[in-house]
Amino acid sequence: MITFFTPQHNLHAPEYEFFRGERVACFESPARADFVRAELIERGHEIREPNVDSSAVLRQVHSARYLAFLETAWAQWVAVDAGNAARQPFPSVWPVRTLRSDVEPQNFTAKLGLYSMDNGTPMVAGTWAAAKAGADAAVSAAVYVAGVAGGSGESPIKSAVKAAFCATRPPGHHAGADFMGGYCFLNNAAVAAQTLRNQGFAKVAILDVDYHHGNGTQSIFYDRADVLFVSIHGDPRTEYPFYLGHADEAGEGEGLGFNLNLPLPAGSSKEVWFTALASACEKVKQFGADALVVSLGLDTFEDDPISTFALQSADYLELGARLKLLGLPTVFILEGGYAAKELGLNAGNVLHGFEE
Ligand code: OKP
Ligand code: ZN
Repeated sequence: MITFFTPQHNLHAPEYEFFRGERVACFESPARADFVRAELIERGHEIREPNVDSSAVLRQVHSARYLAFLETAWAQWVAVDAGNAARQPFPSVWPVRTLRSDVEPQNFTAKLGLYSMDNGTPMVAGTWAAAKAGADAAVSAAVYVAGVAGGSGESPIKSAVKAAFCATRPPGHHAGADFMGGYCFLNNAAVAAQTLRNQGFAKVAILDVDYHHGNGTQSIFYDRADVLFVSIHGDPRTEYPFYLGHADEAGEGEGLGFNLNLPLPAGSSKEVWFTALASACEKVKQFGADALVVSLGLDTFEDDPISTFALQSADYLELGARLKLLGLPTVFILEGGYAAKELGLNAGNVLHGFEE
């Protein structure tokens, strides 16, 4: 399978985040994507760099003021104090209920809080460049898949090749239209789905199999009937992102019925997980999707350091095989997965199961 990868991901390499009040090394590290790249090359996959600019699609998915902030955030941070060049910014104040989010403050930390859902998403000088290159990879993968599979508005060129993998980091599924969070800045899966819509696929399904609920992706498409969002994840009553991902979130307005959450108790077995996957695939079929985006988090792995599901490396072959049965043009987008050394094996197994 063609893999889209950008070396620019290395530009996003924050040193630390906070865990139980202590500074700890970032779980979301450059090594993750490098392990995936190395394994896929070893297995003979073709690696390509992004060849399409995501700027126009980003404006369809994210708000103008959020994009303007993100692009200039580092320069603003250093303008506060030249010494900040050696420091990571973290928000410490947020416009929660009763506070206004419509007026952008001038204070940098206040702006950072306005555009953040947590203080667990450290930023560095190269964050925008890395995140933008990742979004370019997501658009490139979707354009590639549309080209080989044929959107309903295009002349379809039938081909055996109708899938691509996007080995991007930082991940994207927690990023909403106007906020970052959960190590995510730009929502790569939303960008891929919107690109497939732009390419003529009338109905696009997003299946999010990351351990954590894809709150950003859900919220971006919550009132739309043209993009279905389905997610299997740790129950938000105990698991991050805590404030979204419950089973009763079904969509709103025209989007009612086009959102399905399948929260599972922390510690769920692989049998429980694959039963949920069958329900998720059934929903995608009922929807009548023309194309599929998979938010491929691999933090469902038994040895993941921040998650509690129990999938083993061989189970990812089964995941790939189940997704193949949907028979859809498919864009895989890497999300989480923090057992970095096993990330290549696990991602490679999904692709192998899909291609068999
Ligand atoms: C991102 B993705 C641990 C804090 C947890 C949130 C987890 C974000 C997961 N120190 N931070 O969905 O894999
Ligand atoms: Zn995750």
